[in-house]
Amino acid sequence: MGEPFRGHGRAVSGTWASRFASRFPAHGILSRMTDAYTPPADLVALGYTDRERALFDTLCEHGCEPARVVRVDRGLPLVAGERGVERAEPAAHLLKAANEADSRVVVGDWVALVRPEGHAMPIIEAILPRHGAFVRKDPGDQTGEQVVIANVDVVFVVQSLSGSGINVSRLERELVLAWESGARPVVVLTKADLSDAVDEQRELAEQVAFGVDVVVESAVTGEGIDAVRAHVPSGVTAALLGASGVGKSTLLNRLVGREVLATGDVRAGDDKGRHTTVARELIALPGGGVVIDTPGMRAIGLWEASEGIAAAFPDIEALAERCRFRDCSHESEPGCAVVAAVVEGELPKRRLDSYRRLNAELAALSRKQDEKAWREREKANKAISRAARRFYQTEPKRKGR
Ligand SMILES: Nc1nc2c(ncn2[C@@H]2O[C@H](COP(=O)(O)OP(=O)(O)OP(=O)(O)O)[C@@H](O)[C@H]2O)c(=O)[nH]1
Ligand SMILES: [Mg+2]
Ligand SMILES: [Zn+2]
Repeated sequence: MGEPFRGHGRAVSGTWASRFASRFPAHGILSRMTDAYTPPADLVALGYTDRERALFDTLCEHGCEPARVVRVDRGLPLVAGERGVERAEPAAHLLKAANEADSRVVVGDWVALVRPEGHAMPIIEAILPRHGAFVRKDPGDQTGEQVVIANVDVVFVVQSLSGSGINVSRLERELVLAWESGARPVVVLTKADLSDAVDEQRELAEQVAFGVDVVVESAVTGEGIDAVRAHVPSGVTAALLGASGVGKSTLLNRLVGREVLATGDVRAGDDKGRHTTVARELIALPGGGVVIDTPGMRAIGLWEASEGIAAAFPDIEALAERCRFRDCSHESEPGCAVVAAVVEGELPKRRLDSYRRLNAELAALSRKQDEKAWREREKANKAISRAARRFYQTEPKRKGR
C-alpha cells in the first residue's frame, strides 16, 4: 500500500491511511474514485441502506457526498466514502455547538461532505439523524451526557468464559446499556476453548438474557464465529461491548479473516486485559455488514436507562403488573407480586437485588441532575439580583447627570 489516497486536492497519506487500506474489502471504497454519484458497492460495504439513501437524497440535492465516520482522533474525524478514506473537518456551526450531543461527530455517524474551493480537507456539513446511539455519562461532567457511537443495529455484549467465567451482574448491566441504545443485544461468550463448564456458563447467561441470543465462541477453534457473523449481514452495523481482554478485537479479526486490529495479552494473575484497543473503530466485513470495535469499558455508568432496565428485566416488569400498587417499589409494600415471586422461589433474589441496584443508581443520577439544575438556577438568580442592585445604585446618579 505504498500509494497515498488522493483526497480532494491533497494527498492523504501516512501510516494511518495505509493501515486503513487493509481494513476494507479489496474491491471496496479505496479502489473506487468516481466522481459521478451512483449508489456504489463501497457505501453499501459501509452499511449504507435505503434509510441513508433517502436521507442523503434530500440532504444532498444541492451537492454533497455521503460518508461514514470510521474513527475520530483528537476531535478530527476520519471518514470513508466513495473517494476513499480521508480526514474531514466538522463545519464551524457543528464545532460551535459541539457541547450538544447531536452536533459532535462520533464513530458510526453518517455525514454529508462538501468540498469548498481551496480547502484541503472536505468539510462535514451535516450529521444525519441517528438511529441507535450509545450514550454515557460525560467523563468531564458527571451529570452531562455524551454520545459515543451512533447508528448501531446490533450490540454484541461480550464476556469471556476463561478463568472464573462470566460475571452475571456485569452482564445484566451491559444488557441494560445495550437495550437502552436502541439496538438489539446479542450475548457472545468468548474463549470457549479455555472453559470446561461451557454449558453451565451458557445457561447462567441465558437466565439473565431474556429474549437475547447467546452465542458461545472461540477464536482458537473457530466455534461460533459463523453464528456471530450471521448477526451482521450486509447493511447491519454491530458494535462490540465488553471489558478489556474478553477478546473483542480478536473476534473481529476472525470475522474479517485477517489481523486488522491489535490484540493484547491478559494479565496472568487476574485474567484482566491491558486496554489494548484505545479508540473506537468501524471495520467493514468482507461481504457483510460493519462492526465497531470499542475499548474495553472499566465501569459501566448508566445514563437515563429506564427503558433499558425495563427491556433487560422483562421478568420483573411482568410480575410488577400484578403488584397491588401501581407505583410499588417492590420493597415492603403489601400485595407486591415481585417480592412474592422471590419468596416462592420463582424469581432469584439476586435478580431483584440487581434490579433495585440499577434503579437506585438511576434515581441518584437524576437527583444529581436536579441539584445541578437548581444550583445553576440559583447562580443565574444571584447574577440577576446583582445586576439589578447595580442598576438601582447607579440609576439616581445617571438621573442627576
Ligand atoms: N484461548 C483464547 N484466547 C483468546 C480468545 N479470544 C481472545 N483471546 C486472547 O485474549 C487476549 C485479549 O484479546 P483482545 O482481543 O485483545 O481483547 P479485547 O476485548 O479487544 O481487549 P481491549 O482491546 O483491551 O478492550 C488476547 O491474548 C487474545 O489472544 C479465544 O477465543 N481463545
Ligand atoms: Mg480490543
Ligand atoms: Zn411490587
